[in-house]
Amino acid sequence: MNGLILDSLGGIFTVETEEGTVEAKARGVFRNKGLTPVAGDRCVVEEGLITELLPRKNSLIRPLLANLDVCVFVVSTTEPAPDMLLLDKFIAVCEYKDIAPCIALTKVDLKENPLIPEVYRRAGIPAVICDYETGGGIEEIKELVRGKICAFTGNTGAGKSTLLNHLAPQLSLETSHISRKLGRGRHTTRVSRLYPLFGGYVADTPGFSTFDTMQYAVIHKEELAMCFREFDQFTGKCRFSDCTHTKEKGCEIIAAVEAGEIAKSRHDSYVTMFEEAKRIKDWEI
Ligand SMILES: Nc1nc2c(ncn2[C@@H]2O[C@H](COP(=O)(O)OP(=O)(O)OP(=O)(O)O)[C@@H](O)[C@H]2O)c(=O)[nH]1
Ligand SMILES: [Mg+2]
Ligand SMILES: [Zn+2]
Repeated sequence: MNGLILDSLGGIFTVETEEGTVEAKARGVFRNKGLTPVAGDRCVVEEGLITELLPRKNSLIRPLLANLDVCVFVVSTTEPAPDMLLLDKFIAVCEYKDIAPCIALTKVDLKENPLIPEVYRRAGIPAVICDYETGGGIEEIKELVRGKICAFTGNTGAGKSTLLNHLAPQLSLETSHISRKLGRGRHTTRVSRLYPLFGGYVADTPGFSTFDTMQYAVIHKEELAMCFREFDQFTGKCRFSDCTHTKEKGCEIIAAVEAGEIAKSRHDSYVTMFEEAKRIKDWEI
């Protein structure tokens, strides 16, 4: 039987098959090949055993998921405060892996943040303001995830599980009840799990903590500019053909930043990531 892995817990996988949801273990042979089945993997199950993993379209390490079409990055306006570098790093990883990035802005009842939707919509990335007092944003998020395999990711405490509960109250996901001191967030959601919804699947995932170091994917400096979609129309036009778009004269991307066509915060993130990518040694990859 073919199946889709919905979650894994202690070596037991929940697999959705045409005959319903079954529990299965993975064959030891995967471990020998360095392969671990993860939620989102398509597989073959035979009598409680996953015997084959089908090729992946893509996969992420944080959150640990495979075959994603869409990733909604949940960003709260406060507690935790938005981290645009983290957001841009994550968006770049999505672009690199051919996952459509989107942003859901939460806690707008506590604090406003018009800058984030403005910056990302200008870059061509959907940014939805979720306001549970008015119900605003919920229908837009549903449209973005319909028929897709979609992960909700972001900082711990940003409100991923809360948003999913508003999209689909029947999920009744656990959310944190106690207000937590900034930066001391404990994860409420502990495993990534796919839920069949809206003709596709949505995944609730454990959040990033503020102490996490961002090493989720290696993007070479040469490939970084193409992970910033709004740079596309300007690349190839710079004065120097080997322009890194970080500080060169005659750089069309820097000119676009100065002209207000590319957000400065996006270019700042690019420069930071470029400097980090320069330090990656070939043997680390
Ligand atoms: N006022 C307000 N509170 C919110 C909003 N969204 C989430 N919260 C609260 O923020 C806290 C954290 O929400 P969760 O949904 O548990 O956050 P999470 O992103 O799932 O966190 P982890 O599972 O730890 O990664 C809870 O107390 C929520 O009630 C919002 O839009 N407005
Ligand atoms: Mg959660
Ligand atoms: Zn340039």
